[in-house]
Amino acid sequence: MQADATPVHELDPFSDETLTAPEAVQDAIRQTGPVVWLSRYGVWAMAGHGEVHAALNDWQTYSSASGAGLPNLKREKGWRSPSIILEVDPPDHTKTRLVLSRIMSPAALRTIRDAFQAEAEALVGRLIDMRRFDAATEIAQAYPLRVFPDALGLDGDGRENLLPIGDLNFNGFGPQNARFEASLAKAKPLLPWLAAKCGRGHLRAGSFGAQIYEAADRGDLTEDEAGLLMRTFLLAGIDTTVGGLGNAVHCLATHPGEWAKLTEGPALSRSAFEEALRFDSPVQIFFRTATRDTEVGTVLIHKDEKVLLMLGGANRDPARWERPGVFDIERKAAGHVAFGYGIHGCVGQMVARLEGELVLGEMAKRIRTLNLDGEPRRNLNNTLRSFASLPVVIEPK
Ligand code: 4IA
Repeated sequence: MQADATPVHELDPFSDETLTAPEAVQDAIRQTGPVVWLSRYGVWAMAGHGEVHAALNDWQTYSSASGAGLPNLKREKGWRSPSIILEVDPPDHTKTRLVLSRIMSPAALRTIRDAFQAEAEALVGRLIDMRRFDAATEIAQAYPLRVFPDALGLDGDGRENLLPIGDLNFNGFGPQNARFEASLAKAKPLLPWLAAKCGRGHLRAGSFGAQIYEAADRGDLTEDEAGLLMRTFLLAGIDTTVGGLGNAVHCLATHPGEWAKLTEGPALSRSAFEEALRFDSPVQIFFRTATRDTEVGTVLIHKDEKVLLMLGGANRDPARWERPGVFDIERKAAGHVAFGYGIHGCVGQMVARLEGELVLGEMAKRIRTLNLDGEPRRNLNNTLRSFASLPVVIEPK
């Protein structure tokens, strides 16, 4: 299939070893060439910032309509019906994207800020009472599970179900390996609960969820489409921020100099969160599918072949970043692709940034020391990087 000169790797981006420490595989792929054939999976991979950015910016060539994961959704059925915003190209994408981007507008952000701030204050108050705690559960999971379903307008019941469902969702963008099967077995009994939460139900007036159904009432969406966009909110808006917050707290707990800078200037919290997204990106990879034969450097990617875009790898490309392996909260991290880029760039990124800014900012105001209190344990997932356990000990100011 490929010419002899094609760079080929047998590397496994989905092994326990790679998921625990992805940098070696990212570096190997980036150093081999702009695009490398991964023989285990029969896909191309890119890990350079220039290449990943260019692919994300060219939906005509790098399509999402065959799925944003490894399975080709035009040939095989996934564990869920395709997303009507993530796994489509224009013109289908345009309509659903417009509905969500209107709901997630800057004006909407102002309406949620006070509630998100109050929850961040309450959260840090609880942390100070505890002193020793698991930051994976008590910060990274607790905060998004509280604020985001609230913003969506859901009641409190069963929110913890969103974590195993999210684990399945992000495993589902990778190979159907044992990790995927295990998360499917865990989450399958919870899927009827998810479907119920996506319905019109009793969504709080003015909430993001209520606004989706208002779009349906106006005729901008069908009732089914409204339910599917609720699902997008629930699948895309929780685990990602759980990963982002946990990874950021881990960065700060293991870089005392950076933590000190933050406690001296809590206004750096937004920049610290941005740098953590670059340094340890929650969504590590995504796929696109070539719509035509296309040349990248000396390599010919054929129509219908899948291309693995290593977002985490692009965010540590030494050609784009000075000392990419250094966590520096004052660096200009803008330009990272942790939220993707282009027409599919994360529609909720301003909500995610708000969560990071408020939680880290409130921690920086009231906590003096933040240190690990035991070995952190990653939650290994095919595409999402987060912690299962992150024991820390703090001293208040
Ligand atoms: C969807 C990539 C991730 C944040 C994501 C997950 C699910 C969906 C969209 C994005 O179901 O639409």
